[in-house]
This record gives sequence, structure tokens and C-alpha cells, in this order.
Amino acid sequence: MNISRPDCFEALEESPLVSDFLGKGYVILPTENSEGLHAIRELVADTVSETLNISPTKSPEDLLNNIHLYVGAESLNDLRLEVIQTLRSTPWVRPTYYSLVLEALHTLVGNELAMQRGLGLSVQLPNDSSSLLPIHADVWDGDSPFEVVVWVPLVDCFKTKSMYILPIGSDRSYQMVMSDHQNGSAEDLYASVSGDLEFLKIDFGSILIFTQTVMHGNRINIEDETRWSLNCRFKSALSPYADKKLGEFFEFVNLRPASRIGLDYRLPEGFSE
Ligand SMILES: O=C(O)CCC(=O)C(=O)O
Ligand SMILES: [Fe+2]
Repeated sequence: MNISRPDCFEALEESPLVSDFLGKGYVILPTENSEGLHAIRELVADTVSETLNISPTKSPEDLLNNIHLYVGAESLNDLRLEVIQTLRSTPWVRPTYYSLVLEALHTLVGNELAMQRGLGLSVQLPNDSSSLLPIHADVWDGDSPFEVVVWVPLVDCFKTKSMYILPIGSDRSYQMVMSDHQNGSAEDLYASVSGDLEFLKIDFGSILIFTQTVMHGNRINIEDETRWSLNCRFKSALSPYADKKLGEFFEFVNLRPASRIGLDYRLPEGFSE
């Protein structure tokens, strides 16, 4: 008897999102919740204008792009912490952040997830060298290789106003021979891979998801606008953890009932001997 069945084993492999992510180590895609993204940007812009006492006449985009006209590198961190505090204490922000790329995360990572508890915020003023992230892969410094970063620009990002990434093909060839370069500085490492790096063009409304096992970082922003981006890590809930622990750094979202029962279950005395 011929039974027709859906090609449910092949469907994932044929998804362009999957082949893109496996091919490059990152994807850039339109948000699934534009209204939510605008609400997050407005919350950030409102917090910034309140903190700096700027009358809210500019659009959120204008205000954020031009914030270097109001704040210098010396007080930038206070402003950043104020915004982070607002984001972390506003209950709708985390679920909204998740909803920005929920379907994509379910395809790329899984449908029961661990999500970073507090969102990260990066602000790069033009020509400011005080808050740079030299080339790195977070996995070298205690992050789990199962994590992805969901990176959300709040303004259009391009060239040095954005971040750069080494696509996974070049990255893996390089990491294989990296021990030959062990004594070099981050700047030497940057120089040796710079020909293959991509500075990502990501407009507001688009979202970057990348594996932090590939090398990435940023340079001094020599464009004439300020960069604002949010970042948050996600991993499959039951994949191995590294230094960033469940409960401290990560929190389950969408944990399924079978996993809840499984995690709570203890064998009766005597069965484990
Ligand atoms: O935002 C950047 O420029 C770098 C971000 C980064 O290194 C990360 O999120 O792991
Ligand atoms: Fe990183």
C-alpha cells in the first residue's frame, strides 16, 4: 500500500532561513512584530529625553541618531544604565522582544527556549573609542556554543555605525589554524581576517540573528550618526549551559509540559543504584 506522507523530515532542511543561517552563521530578516519594535524604540527615546531633559520634539529616530549633540562619552554610560534599567523593569519588553523574531527563533533554535533575563544595549557615539568591542567570539569567553544573539538596531546601521562579522565559512577555516597566532593581539587578529569581514547593513525594522561562535565586533563609528542597538541571547532550553547559568543569566520561555514533568521527576529511592 502506498501511503502519502508529508515531507516533515525534509521541510526544515529546505527552509531558506535554515540554509542561510548554516551558510553564513547569521541572518538578517524583517521583524515579525513591527508595532512592538516601534514601542520598544519609543520607550528608549522617551527615557533618553527625560533623562537628558530634552523636550520631545524630535522623532525617536532623529533623537537617537543625533544624541551625540546632547551627551558626551564621559556621561554616556550613566545614560545607558538608565535606559537598561527602564527596559529591564518594564514587564512587556521581554515578551515583545521575543515576539520580534519568534517564528525565526523557533525554526533556528527551537520552540522551548532559554532567554537572557536582561537585555543588553549598545550605544556608539561618532568617533568615540571608549566603548568598543574588539574582535571576539563570545564562546571563547564562557558562552555556550548553542546560543544565538538577537541583535536589534533602533536606528539604521551601516558601515562602522554597525557591527562586523566573519561569515562562518571563513571563520571556521581561520579558527582551525588559530593556535598558530596565539601570541597576537586582538588588533593582529582583526588585521588577519579583515579582508573577509562583513560590516552588516541593517535598517531599523530588520533584525540580525547570529551565532556568537563566529568572530565579530565593532570599530570606531566614523559615520556622523550614533548607533543604538539592543542584544539578547537565546538558546534551546535543554541544550548544554556554560558560564551563563539558568536562573542567573537565562530564564526558560515556553518550556513544554513534558519537559517540566521531566525536569521535576525524581526516581524513587533505590532505583538509581
Ligand atoms: O554590538 C556590537 O557591536 C557587538 C555585539 C556583540 O559582540 C555581542 O552581542 O555578542
Ligand atoms: Fe559578542
